[in-house]
Amino acid sequence: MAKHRTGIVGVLGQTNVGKSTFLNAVMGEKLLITSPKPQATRNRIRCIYTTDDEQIVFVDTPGLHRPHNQLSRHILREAFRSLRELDVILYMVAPWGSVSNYDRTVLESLDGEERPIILLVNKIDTARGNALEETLLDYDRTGKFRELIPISATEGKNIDEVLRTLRPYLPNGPALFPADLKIDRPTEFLVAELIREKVFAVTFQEVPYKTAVLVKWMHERDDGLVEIRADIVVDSKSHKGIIIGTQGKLIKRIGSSVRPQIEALLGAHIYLELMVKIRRGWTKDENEIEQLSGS
Ligand SMILES: Nc1nc2c(ncn2[C@@H]2O[C@H](COP(=O)(O)OP(=O)(O)OP(=O)(O)O)[C@@H](O)[C@H]2O)c(=O)[nH]1
Ligand SMILES: [Mg+2]
Repeated sequence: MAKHRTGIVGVLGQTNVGKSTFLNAVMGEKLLITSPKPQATRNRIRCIYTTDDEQIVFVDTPGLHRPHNQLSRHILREAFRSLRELDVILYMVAPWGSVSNYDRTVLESLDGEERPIILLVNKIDTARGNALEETLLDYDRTGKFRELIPISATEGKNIDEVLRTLRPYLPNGPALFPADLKIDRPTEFLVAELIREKVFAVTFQEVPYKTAVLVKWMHERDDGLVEIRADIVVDSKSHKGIIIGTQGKLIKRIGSSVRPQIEALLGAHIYLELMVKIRRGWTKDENEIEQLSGS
């Protein structure tokens, strides 16, 4: 019988390339939030993929970007901090035709890296003309990658190929997590993330980037209904007004659109109470950031 393999595999890459979407495809269910807007992911999150003979601990990371404020510096530190524990790095890009300047800098910082780095070119469904071939060729020329795999996370294309390719790179070893554990975060975190995803979807400009969500409490009533109280934390009065919306319309929309997703996650009916709280300047204060977006 083949030896059991276990490895920690990080997914890194610029913001918005589809890292979280890819991991949801690998896991076969929506565990991570995604967004057409950049910088959706703020934490390192482990998703655990277990079969009879292997366990792959995938680490989703916040997208790499040029930092523009304290929160964004914190998020970037989170991404790079995740590097240490990895056995294999999946570096994700999109078929933009050539190595982006940003990727060139990141890849140079990985000079001398001995761990295998595998390139995933995601969003191949959007590639026009020779863009995919040119992307593969140009990234290959950097000499940093052991393998290059084109994929489409939204269309589920080549996801199996990634899993097959990873296998020989995983060290032998016993499982690190119980077979039925899929994510290393408590339910409260997942609920807060689903709410934050909706805030991301319905707000614009700086609002999504200065909003955090905290689940204050959750408890199951005798009749099985789960009561949840969550705070949407903003950093100014005007943002509070925006999120509540005229006659409370926007916050109602956030609540009604997220409810079915939370119910699916918990397998129970819920009563959701959302409050908007102001913590002025929280995105500029390390302690507040740690509390509201900490790892
Ligand atoms: N067309 C297409 N869109 C995709 C694909 N994969 C992801 N997307 C979209 O790209 C956007 C960003 O996806 P995310 O998974 O949030 O990207 P991310 O890399 O996790 O972003 P950050 O967390 O900000 O770093 C979303 O709108 C996805 O639906 C793909 O294969 N094809
Ligand atoms: Mg993400």
